Amino acid sequence: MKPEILLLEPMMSEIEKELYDAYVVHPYQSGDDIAKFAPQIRGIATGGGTGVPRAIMDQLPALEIIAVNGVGTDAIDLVETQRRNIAVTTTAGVLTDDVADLALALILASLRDIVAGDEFAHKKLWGKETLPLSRKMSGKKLGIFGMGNIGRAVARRAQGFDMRVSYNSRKDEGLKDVTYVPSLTELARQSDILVISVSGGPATRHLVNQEVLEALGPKGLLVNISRGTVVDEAALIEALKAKKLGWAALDVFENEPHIPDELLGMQNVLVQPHRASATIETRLQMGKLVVDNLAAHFAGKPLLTPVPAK
Ligand code: 8YV
Repeated sequence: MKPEILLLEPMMSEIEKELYDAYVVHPYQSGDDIAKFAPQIRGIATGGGTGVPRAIMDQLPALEIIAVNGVGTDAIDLVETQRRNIAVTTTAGVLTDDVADLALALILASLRDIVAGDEFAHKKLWGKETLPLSRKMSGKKLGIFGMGNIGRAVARRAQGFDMRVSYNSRKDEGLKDVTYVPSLTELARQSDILVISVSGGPATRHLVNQEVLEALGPKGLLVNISRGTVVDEAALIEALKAKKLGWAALDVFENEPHIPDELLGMQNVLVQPHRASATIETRLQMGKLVVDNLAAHFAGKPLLTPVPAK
């Protein structure tokens, strides 16, 4: 008998096919009633942003494993998974490049007004009107909040653009060629651009607040490729409206998939629908890890990329 699993977020068709071949898959959409099959569910495949709502986990007495198609575990109650001895796996390592690439793309697109230039050309305004000048990227001062794998990959790329890189994280990582700044507000004050690459969750909730945003200032650019919860979104909107912050380029939001209308209506805000890891190459590798972790679990073998118990 195939084990039954819950699919909380769609995955690539190739990956879903492998899941449907190996398991009885129950695809889930918000609001679905899972009561009929809930007692049989032994595994979950989900995304980093989606995680597993506690209300769903509580309906699954036979749950053994949650395989996250992403690196973030902030949307999963890890105290509860540990208490119930539910294994959790992620796709650690696989998506670092893509997320760092998108951070650099957002910086370039924002400073160089790529979207406005594209619209201008598409609307055949070239030769008729003048586009305002954009802003230079090379040589800027870049602050990175969170110096894990993704923060480091952002730093390496930024150095290719001759940027001076500083960072704030829990501790001084003793890294070469980048400067540790013990205060986040001070880091923002010293930076032209602040990239958020810290993990989400209660420990980092709203750490990027009014004070940090205003320290970044009217010429500053905020880039978020981590979690919307790290930024106080209401304070961000206020800072942008009051021109106390220059620009924002955001891949993540506090209440996804909702993006506040105020942000959507601002010319100095560039948004993406949480797609930093959404390339064909990476999503295939991520999906393969989800498939392989589930297979290892149900074969009684060691997991490939488990989240270590705390
Ligand atoms: C993905 C993410 O978009 O890795 C994460 O934690 O949030 C992203 O890479 C997501 O996991 C797919 O839903």
